[in-house]
Amino acid sequence: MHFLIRMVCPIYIRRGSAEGVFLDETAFLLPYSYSAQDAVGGDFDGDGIFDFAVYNGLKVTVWFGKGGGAFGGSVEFDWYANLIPGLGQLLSGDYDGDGKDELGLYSPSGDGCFYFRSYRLASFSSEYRHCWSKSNSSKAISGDFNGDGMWDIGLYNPNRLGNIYIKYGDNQYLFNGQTATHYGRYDNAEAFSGDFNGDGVTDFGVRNANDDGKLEYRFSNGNGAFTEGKQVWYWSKNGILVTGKYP
Ligand SMILES: [Ca+2]
Ligand SMILES: [Ca+2]
Ligand SMILES: [Ca+2]
Ligand SMILES: [Ca+2]
Repeated sequence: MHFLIRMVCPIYIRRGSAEGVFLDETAFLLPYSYSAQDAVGGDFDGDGIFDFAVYNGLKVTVWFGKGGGAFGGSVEFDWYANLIPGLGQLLSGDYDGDGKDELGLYSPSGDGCFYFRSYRLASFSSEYRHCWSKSNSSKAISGDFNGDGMWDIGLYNPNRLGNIYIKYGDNQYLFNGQTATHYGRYDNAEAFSGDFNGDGVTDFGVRNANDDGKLEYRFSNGNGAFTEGKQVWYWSKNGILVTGKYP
């Protein structure tokens, strides 16, 4: 099951349980503080230890985890081609199935494309692209929403129809077979995803729907809908929420 992180600086982590309950808040520090607009976790170098990426609207900084909540070296690179600066959303997932997570960046109002970069030869230089939909208020999500072992991408539009659209990945940066499901309109909500009940299928939730820090999430039924096991839990309305499966 996945964990939730509330990041300002320090990072606060809560562990998930199979019942979808999050407990045991712990905090650890990144070496520097950032005015991050978005953040995401993943294992980008494939050593089994979670790493952390922050985005300030122009630049991504990736800190590589050393275990026990400590971070070692970092890689920093500009990432704003085809984006309106400051409006990109970070994602992570293993989109090519090689066991290492890629970094993703979605441009809601630039060109409506998802960009993906793998960590190879000590840099995040080569880029793959998948263009989908241009919409200022869309929130990008990612995970394995149909449980086939391949990473998928999704868009949730909280203040229009309130639908979640998912395209299913093939491990080659192609995403097809779009599904749509109604979740609900939550005008100011931050969207998040993760496998919160540990069944191998990615679930979905919203935070701060009423600007109060409340989290609501629903378990995936594996065909693009999120209808089961609604849970409600309070935290804080501050910080950036990040999910991941971290040792
Ligand atoms: Ca790592
Ligand atoms: Ca990969
Ligand atoms: Ca999938
Ligand atoms: Ca699940």
